[in-house]
Amino acid sequence: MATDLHLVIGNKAYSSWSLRPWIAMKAHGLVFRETVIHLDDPEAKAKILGFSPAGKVPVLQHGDITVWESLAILDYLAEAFFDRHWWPTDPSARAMARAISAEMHAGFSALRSNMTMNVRRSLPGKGRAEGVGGDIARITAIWRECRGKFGAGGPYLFGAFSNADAMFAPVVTRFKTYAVELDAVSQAYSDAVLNHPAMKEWYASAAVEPWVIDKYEA
Ligand SMILES: N[C@@H](CCC(=O)N[C@@H](CS)C(=O)NCC(=O)O)C(=O)O
Repeated sequence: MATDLHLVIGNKAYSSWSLRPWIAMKAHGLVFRETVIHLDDPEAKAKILGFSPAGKVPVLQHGDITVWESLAILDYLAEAFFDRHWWPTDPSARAMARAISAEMHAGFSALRSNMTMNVRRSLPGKGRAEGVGGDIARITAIWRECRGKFGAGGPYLFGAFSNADAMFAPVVTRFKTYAVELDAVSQAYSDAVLNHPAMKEWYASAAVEPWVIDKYEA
């Protein structure tokens, strides 16, 4: 069954939404085919529309099922491969994991637009626009709360790696790229995510990608 999986993503250097299902699938040892679409290619939209009418990546194909939207893909995976640990099992931890994942999916637009993901660059001091400090404060408060209440079983938000970590993985890379100063708990959490073998694999692939998109290199 797992070999029927096909994940369509954007540039690994820049596509934050793509990283979310990709790192979760890798972290859970799923075998899948991937197609990377260069988002600055004039044909990119047509190519994406060939996989999903929503016209955005990531897109998951599993046999004849197609799922788009990063959070919907993570939920789909949790059901399709229910023997793996996608969401925390404890109900209060799971409720928090789902709430913060939805908060990430819907929010933090100041951070997302001013500190765009670029895992190949180091841009210390850049991106500190209005609203970004508030987003950083809220995100790190979430991380401290999760680590404090639910993190005893491992280095991630709910101990073991979960979909909540996948949702926040691109933020971890942004904090590294833009050298955001973090409290000790958030820094330790970020280090754990950056040291995850799947994250290292993503960075290594991004480093050898042939494409550059100027608007994300400012
Ligand atoms: N809410 C969507 C966002 C997807 C998204 O914005 N993807 C971007 C790349 S990171 C995209 O497909 N851009 C290409 C386009 O809009 O043509 C999700 O969670 O998957």
